[in-house]
Amino acid sequence: MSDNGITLYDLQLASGATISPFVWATKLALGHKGFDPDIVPGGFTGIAERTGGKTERLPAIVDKGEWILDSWLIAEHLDAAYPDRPTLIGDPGIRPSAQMNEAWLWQNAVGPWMTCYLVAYRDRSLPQDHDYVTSTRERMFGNRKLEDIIVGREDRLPQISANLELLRSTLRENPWFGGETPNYTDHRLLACFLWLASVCDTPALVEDDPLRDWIDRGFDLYGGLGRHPGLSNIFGLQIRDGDPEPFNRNPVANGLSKRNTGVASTSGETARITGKATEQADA
Ligand SMILES: N[C@@H](CCC(=O)N[C@@H](CS)C(=O)NCC(=O)O)C(=O)O
Repeated sequence: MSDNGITLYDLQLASGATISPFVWATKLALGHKGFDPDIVPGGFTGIAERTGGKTERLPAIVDKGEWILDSWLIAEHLDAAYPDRPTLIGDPGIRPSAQMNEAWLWQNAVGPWMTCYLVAYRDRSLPQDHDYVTSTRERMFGNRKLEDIIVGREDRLPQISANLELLRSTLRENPWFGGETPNYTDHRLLACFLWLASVCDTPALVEDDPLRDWIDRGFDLYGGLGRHPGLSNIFGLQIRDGDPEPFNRNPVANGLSKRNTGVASTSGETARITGKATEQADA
């Protein structure tokens, strides 16, 4: 038993790696707060039995006898109960913007990646979960067979990578979404990449993707939570002739991403939009 009395109900694959992005976010949140929870292992089936009927979804934690059943409620509970430990959310404006960013990431990448990795998602699950994962996920995806859903994934993966430019442009200007240090926004978004690593049986991103720096630093957090041996390398996607560029190799600073600190900071953009010079870069 850990010394802090928090128990986390995990949602695992046969390898013991966590699969759920919601549970990953909670693991990162607990790590950020300095907690090393006792883990109750298990997969998709039997959640209600494991938790004494408390929930059919995970994560759930028990903190000093109190059950908290939802990843956001857990983060809010941890900040409220342990204000002296590093803050997860802090300013109330962080929650809605993190939720919007996460919804954007699900729409543009997690959902599309699901259609590429559903077979591995099922095959990597615990043996007793295979039938349940197959039937529920086939129903979620319009009653199509998992094997049919993933067909053509090599054509879709480069475009999904290209969809992530918004993350890349933000990370060019900031080491973390939390600024100088990670916060719960980083945890929510990193959790999606940890989910990806738990199911990707072929890489989703190219080796030199600029996202790699943030992802590597994120996977190393809190004693290397994201380095579980059951996770796959998400980097190594091969780009074929005719595929879209997997990321923008020539990003141009503009008024959205660049702070105006005077003429020197905008002269390159001015030269571009007026056509007066082509070589000058913004300072
Ligand atoms: N709002 C909940 C969502 C939790 C949730 O949907 N968890 C999924 C795992 S990704 C689950 O428990 N699924 C069980 C199942 O598919 O039967 C949270 O943020 O914790």
